[in-house]
Amino acid sequence: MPETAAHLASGKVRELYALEDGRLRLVASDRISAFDVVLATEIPDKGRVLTGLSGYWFSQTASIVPNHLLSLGADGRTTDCRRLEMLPIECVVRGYLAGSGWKDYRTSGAVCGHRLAEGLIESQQLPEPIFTPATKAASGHDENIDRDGAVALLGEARFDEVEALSLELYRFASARAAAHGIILADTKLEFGIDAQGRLVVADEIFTPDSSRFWPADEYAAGGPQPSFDKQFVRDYLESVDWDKRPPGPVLPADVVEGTRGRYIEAFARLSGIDFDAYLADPAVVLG
Ligand code: Q0Z
Repeated sequence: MPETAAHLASGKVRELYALEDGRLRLVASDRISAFDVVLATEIPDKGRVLTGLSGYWFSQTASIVPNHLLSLGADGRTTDCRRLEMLPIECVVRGYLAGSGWKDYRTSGAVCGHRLAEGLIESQQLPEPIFTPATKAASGHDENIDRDGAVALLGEARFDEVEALSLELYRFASARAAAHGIILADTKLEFGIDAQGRLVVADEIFTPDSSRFWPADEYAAGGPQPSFDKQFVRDYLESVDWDKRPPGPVLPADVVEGTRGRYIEAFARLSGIDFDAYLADPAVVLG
């Protein structure tokens, strides 16, 4: 008898269900968003790639911090996990100056209270990674906050703990990615507290939907970088007459196939695991 899964929440590209016994089920679809809009066309296997990558990284980082993962489904897109009390902040780590980090630096010379040297350029590597938390905005976009803002939400001891763990996780994954030609420019981590009061890393980890992946061989600071996974989609969307309001345009087959190939390539390069071996047995990523 398959157990009942009650639908709890929809993300842009994932669904969340409640299971029995304090467990949750995350299901990653093949939907893709670009310019904040979910597109009309899916990328086959994208949800499996992201689920497999998260499973791989949870397994690889389990000695740094416990994680929420219980099991991966045979479909390759389902993660059963422990239900936690989620912390009310996004734990962002930036090794490079991009996105809202670059925007805030241009405006103020600082990112989340980290005052940076003058004269930095877009996409430049920072002298060391910085922890740049954000609030979880219910509607739309997260707001960057400084240490005091995060301490007000978490308390000082918990803040210090998630900052140190986030930086350690980022250093681990960015070194691994760099060794395989992928720059992990920044990443968003989510933590929760389990029934015993322990800090646990949750949600998704070091996927291209939670991080900026850049191809290292095309890296050139001084402007925006191509996205490892979504660049064909962005280039196509910029080439057609679309006002970036929903619904997004249908994608041509060559853009879909090229993008699928990039996701599968990222999976194989980062994990060292053949994607077909993952499809045959998703637990292969758990070592
Ligand atoms: C994750 C989200 C998704 C919509 C809540 N282990 C956990 N314990 C408690 N809550 C969560 C988790 Cl992962 C949790 N989200 C994000 C995911 C669809 C929203 F698939 N929200």
